[in-house]
Amino acid sequence: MTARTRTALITGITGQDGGHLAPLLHDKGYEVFGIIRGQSNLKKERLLEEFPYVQLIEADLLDPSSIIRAVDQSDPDEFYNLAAISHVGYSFKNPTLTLDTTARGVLNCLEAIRMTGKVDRIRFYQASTSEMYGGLDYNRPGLGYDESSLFHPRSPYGVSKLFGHWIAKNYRESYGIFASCGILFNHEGERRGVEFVTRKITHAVARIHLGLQDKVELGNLWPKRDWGYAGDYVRGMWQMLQHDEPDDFVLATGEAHSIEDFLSQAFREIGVEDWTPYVTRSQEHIRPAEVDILLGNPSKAETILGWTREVDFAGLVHRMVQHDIADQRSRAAGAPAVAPG
Ligand code: NAP
Ligand code: G4F
Repeated sequence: MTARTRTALITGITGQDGGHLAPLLHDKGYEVFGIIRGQSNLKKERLLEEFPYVQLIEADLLDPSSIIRAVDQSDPDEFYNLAAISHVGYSFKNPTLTLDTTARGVLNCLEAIRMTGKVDRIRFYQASTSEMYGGLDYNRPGLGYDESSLFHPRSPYGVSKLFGHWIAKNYRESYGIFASCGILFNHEGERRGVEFVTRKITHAVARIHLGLQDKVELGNLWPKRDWGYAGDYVRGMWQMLQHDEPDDFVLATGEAHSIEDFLSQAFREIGVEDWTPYVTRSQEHIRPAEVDILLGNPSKAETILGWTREVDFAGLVHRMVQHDIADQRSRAAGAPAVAPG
């Protein structure tokens, strides 16, 4: 008898992490299903071109019955819930939508597992976040937040994620669902949306280098983030679901850099030492509450899962700027976009 091919269901397949996780699972021999929302999602064609092996299911985290149907149809061994309203600034402007998607959506996934009678079969990954810590009570210089640190979310996004985190733990404790939460610090790369500060900067730096743009408009430059490479982090998600028991793990680099540091490193890639003439500031990008610093301590994931990182801060910035230069050059010449690595 041949072994059953392992099957994975991914929500958020059109997002940054979905774009890294789908090929990782495919390379490991999984049958990959992805949830796509909207009756005419513009990302569908590109997704199928890049990942022809992904089987798409039309569903929406806001519609519980559609998630039940997706679980029933794909019958997954592993269920990665990556979908969310994930932009912190946007969550202040759309708090109810954020709550419905990023909080209630997690409950819809867990209930779908229960209602299809697959509690003993499915391993569930919840995309928790360092935003749950909020940075406000940071008083551990050099140590970083770990799995036992206090939470103090500072945005509708962070509060919604905290609900998702606790409801996943609650379903683990109440119903025995194998639900693991990855508390991931910021992770970036050439698939990152341009609405996030790192990609906004590397995209602008590439265009400034090619003479296609003069300046980039930003908000606060002093906040610090613990930035890693998304490819390393999705490997950690998979490792969490291969562990013997469900648990929560921080994935981070253990290094924090300010947005000014990121700007300096990115402009250095194009030979510019003084970035100040190229940056303007706008209130529009300043949030009602800021998260000053997020620094993580990934010791537990390193020790228990054997998780490692391959890309450091300088390597991350290099990779993003060089990708964006190649991509912008190609587009400017009327050639196709350069595929993300
Ligand atoms: P992302 O690029 O913003 O992707 C979000 C995904 O969610 C997209 O595929 C989006 O679909 C989907 N989505 C939104 N609303 C939905 C709905 N109602 N129904 C179904 N799908 C919906 O996010 P990411 O950076 O890949 O992050 C993946 C997850 O990890 C998110 O939950 C995020 O909050 C969390 N996280 C991210 C980081 C980070 O630094 N990247 C750190 C910690 C945690 P459309 O394409 O159709 O909009
Ligand atoms: O790039 P950001 O929007 O990421 P943020 O807020 O840290 O959230 C990201 O990481 C979280 C993990 O910690 C995820 F859970 C979340 O889903 C998302 O992926 O902003 C980073 C910093 C903030 O301090 C922001 O105020 O950059 C500052 N910033 C300054 N100018 C800007 C801008 N952020 C954006 N998006 N755009 C600006 O123009």
